[in-house]
Amino acid sequence: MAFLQDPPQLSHPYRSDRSLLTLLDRALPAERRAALDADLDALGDYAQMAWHRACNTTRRKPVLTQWDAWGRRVDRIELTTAWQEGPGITTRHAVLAAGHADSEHARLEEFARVYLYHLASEFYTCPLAMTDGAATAIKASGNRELIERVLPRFLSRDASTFWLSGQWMTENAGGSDVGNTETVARQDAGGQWRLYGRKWFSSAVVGEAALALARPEGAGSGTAALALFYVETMDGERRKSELVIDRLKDKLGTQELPTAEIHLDGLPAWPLGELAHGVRQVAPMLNVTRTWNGICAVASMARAISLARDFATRRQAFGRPLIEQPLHAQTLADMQAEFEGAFALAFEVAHLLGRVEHGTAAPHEAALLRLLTPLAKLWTGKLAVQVCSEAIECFGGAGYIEDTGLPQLLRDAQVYAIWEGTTNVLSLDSLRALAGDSLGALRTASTHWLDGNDDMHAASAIRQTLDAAARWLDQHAAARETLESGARGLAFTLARCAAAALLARQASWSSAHADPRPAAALRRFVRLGLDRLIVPDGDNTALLLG
Ligand code: MFK
Repeated sequence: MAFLQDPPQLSHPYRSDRSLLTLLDRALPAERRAALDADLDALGDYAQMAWHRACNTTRRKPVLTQWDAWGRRVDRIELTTAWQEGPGITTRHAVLAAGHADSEHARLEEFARVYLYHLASEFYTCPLAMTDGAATAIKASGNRELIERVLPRFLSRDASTFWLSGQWMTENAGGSDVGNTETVARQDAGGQWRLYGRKWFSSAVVGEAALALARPEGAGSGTAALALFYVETMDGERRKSELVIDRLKDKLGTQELPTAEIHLDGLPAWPLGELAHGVRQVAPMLNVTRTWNGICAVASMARAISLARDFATRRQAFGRPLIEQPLHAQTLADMQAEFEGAFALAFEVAHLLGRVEHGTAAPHEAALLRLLTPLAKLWTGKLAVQVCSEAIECFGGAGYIEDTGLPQLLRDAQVYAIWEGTTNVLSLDSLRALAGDSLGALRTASTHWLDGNDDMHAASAIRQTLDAAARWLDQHAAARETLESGARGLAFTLARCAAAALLARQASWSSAHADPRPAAALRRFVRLGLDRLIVPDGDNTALLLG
């Protein structure tokens, strides 16, 4: 009998995830922790089933049918099975509703669900993120009529009343530079606002609503003159004729997600608030979707590492299982330590968001959240690509073969660094946040997180690196070009310091509960280095680009 290699088996994504279990045990009061268990267990079951299903069926993509047999424009999108199951799973397990519950732990409990559901959902989490963001931005707008109309839909626990919302910002001219938005808002004779223009990346076009940026006719140029509008897409069972789907994108990854190019040809729209400062009004949505991005990036890393670790116990090479090969074990442990740092930071942003929204955060924590949100998004987005790439390499040639299901992990991971602002756009956003006293807030928080930890080497590395980052910022604050050129290095450094201090907090708690693993993750993470500051050298850059 010829040799046949066992494929990797996916262990239960909830019950076997020690990072998630220890986080929830530490952070939640016992009765809330117990109440959460059934939903997380069920989402873990669903994730395991979805992985088996994906490995045993031919992959499908959504299909757009623009015209029916009689020449009528229909713009119908046929969705994959996981997408068809999305509204049922989301509402049954209160994925969105949980995040808006009346508790400081609401967001942590929401994002634990998101983390488990994400990969099984085939990125149905993308429109869920936007629906969550839209609910948050609409709440922040204080627009009572809209709040009463849409929140019961967006946060519904019943699939038959559930609505998805999109976020229509990106255009041809205004990609990251949203100030170049060309979509125009015009009032008709009856005073109804209507939108005219083309949106270039519409990820939730199957939704029932969207928030869209547009320039009221006659308003000036630039970001401040944009307004934020709410739109609905359906007329009963039919899509509104003023919303035309031009085509679906052919993408590197996230291929189950129907990302569309659309035209708005007089689509009725309602302003959320004042007819200006639309980016300011959409910012709560951006910060929520960036939190989703971070959690989903760590979910991809968790999946990649779980499969690679399992495979290392099954695959024999050079006379022993891979997991007993020193260099392979070293590689896996490095991945695990980096993942645990990213996991700690992404979930701290989630928990903090809930505390700030609920009004129970300490005074410095609003500024801390403003800084950690872009830091977590940009760092986890980049790290997910690195970890998924390394994990695929752990399978040798098999990792490069489509129907193992493994290459998709890497293709999909690339999106985290692009969605909701690229690494560089987010690094510049972290400079926006640092213009306030968010660095002071991070130092205060790190001191709390390190409190009681006995790893003196880690504590001193974190403090020294934060001091170096503060000196770097002082030194370059007045020279904008230099500051921007080093913004990525600064952001990575601050993200790694925050992650290390958070690992220390978890390590203290876990050591007291006879679990030495988080302390090992801290030691290794710090050994992998915290300082990513760069020495700016504009002349050298110019020479290399000349
Ligand atoms: C499964 C994972 C889930 C994820 C779902 C992802 C779905 C994917 C679909 C997409 O990717 S949608 C496209 C996402 N596009 C972006 O994220 C845009 C990237 N560009 C930026 O982020 C720019 O920084 C931004 C357009 C937001 C602002 O650039 P500008 O034009 O230079 O604006 P400006 O003047 O600096 O800021 C305008 C106001 O917004 C200012 O406030 P004031 O009016 O009070 O002065 C800023 O302080 C405020 N602001 C900007 N970013 C903010 C913010 N406030 C709070 N938080 C922020 N992050």
